[in-house]
Amino acid sequence: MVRFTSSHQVLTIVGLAAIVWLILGIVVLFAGSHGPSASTYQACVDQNGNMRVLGEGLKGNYATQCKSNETLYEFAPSHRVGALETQVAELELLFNAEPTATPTWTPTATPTPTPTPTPDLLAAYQPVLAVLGANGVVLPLADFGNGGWNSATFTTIGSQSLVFTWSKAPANFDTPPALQGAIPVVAVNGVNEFSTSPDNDFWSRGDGVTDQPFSLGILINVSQKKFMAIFAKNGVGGSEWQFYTQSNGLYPGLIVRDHSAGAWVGRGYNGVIPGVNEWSFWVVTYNGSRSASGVKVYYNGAQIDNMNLVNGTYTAMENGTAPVTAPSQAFGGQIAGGACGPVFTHKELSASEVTELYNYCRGLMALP
Ligand SMILES: [Ca+2]
Ligand SMILES: [Ca+2]
Repeated sequence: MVRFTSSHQVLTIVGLAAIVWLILGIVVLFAGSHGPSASTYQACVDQNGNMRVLGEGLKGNYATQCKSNETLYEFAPSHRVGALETQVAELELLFNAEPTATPTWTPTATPTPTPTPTPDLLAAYQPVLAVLGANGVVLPLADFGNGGWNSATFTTIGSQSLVFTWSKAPANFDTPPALQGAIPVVAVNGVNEFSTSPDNDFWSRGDGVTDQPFSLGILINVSQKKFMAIFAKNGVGGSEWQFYTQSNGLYPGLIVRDHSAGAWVGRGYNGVIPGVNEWSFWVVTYNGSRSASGVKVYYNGAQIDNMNLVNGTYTAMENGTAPVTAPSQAFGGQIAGGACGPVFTHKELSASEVTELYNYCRGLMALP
């Protein structure tokens, strides 16, 4: 018979029980991907409660064994019951990622080239990379196979392997990462939580004389209406492009900037950023025409821009040295990661391609 000699001890037991239930829930959640034929599910848990599932779906650097600071847990498939059933089904959508699993999505192309590094959940990224084309990348925020929640860096997936560095590991943010449907989402406080990557020619689409097309996309849940860059290459070294809102969340849009002339052109939405405190999918495109009319802004799959954002006499973007940030330091709210993380590509996405991306991630994130 167990006896408790102090209230502290009782609290400790209760706390351990809660942690075990939490771990059990998470393990069952992820283990569903292994399919009903698995006899047991295995996971490694460290002293801080961080967990890695062993197996093909979510393997880390130590896919077949636990590290010295981890304990092996095993659970029977019969634990997959109750309210977890729906979430497990959503995760299976991700892990299996058959095109037929999301009826609203229709593939249009084979992804080329093969993404490097090959992500653990490559199948989930393929539909996105197929739309982005040969010169596109996904920023796989908080992907378990690419740094996860406990790493301060992640690497783009697609035509480039570019390293981003978080201000600190997302697990240590004011609000830790979570799952929305099958997709990891990172919460940032709008003050000192952000990620940045050094200057690279991949991000520059102007040479001071002429511009080339590009598009970017990002899935966000805005919690703070203020002046904020959201996804940008700007600042010291020469501003080139920025998806941003002005004061109080006004005029969300994209501008491309001629830094030497202090000039810009772009398009925005004439009002406060919609989609506050709810998930919203933004894509901005630029056809390289060096005029405001070359920019389009899409909100949840529909073109929304209805105002020009113009200043000075614009010639073209300059290839400067400023870093890329996504999410930028001033952005406050949540941002989707994994296969639905921010995207950047060297082409002007069409309206139907924007809709494809929107529908695909809406399914993975179980959004209405
Ligand atoms: Ca110039
Ligand atoms: Ca540069």
